Amino acid sequence: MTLRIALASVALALLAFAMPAFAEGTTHNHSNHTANQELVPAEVRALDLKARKITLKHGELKNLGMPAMTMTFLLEKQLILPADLKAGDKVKVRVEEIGGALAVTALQR
Ligand SMILES: [Cu+2]
Repeated sequence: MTLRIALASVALALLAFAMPAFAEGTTHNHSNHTANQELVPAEVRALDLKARKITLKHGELKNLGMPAMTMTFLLEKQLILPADLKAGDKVKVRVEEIGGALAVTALQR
């Protein structure tokens, strides 16, 4: 009898854990679905428009398996930047590997 109540409690506790986990899993699946458009927070550290290069302090780039860090990227050929973009600006970016190089393919401020 006591064991049965204990088992029931464990089952309820597991259910309580499982429910939020399931909800979270659903959200995560949704973000996976839209991963191609996902923008990552970043801060502009340097901008070289002649060389089409940008140095960013970027958040985790999940699509590249890269943790947060500061590094320089190419600016993708088609990418149009805000005219007055400058060092210190907070932006959101999408970085992709194009022809073996890492390039910013989307940037919003
Ligand atoms: Cu990086």
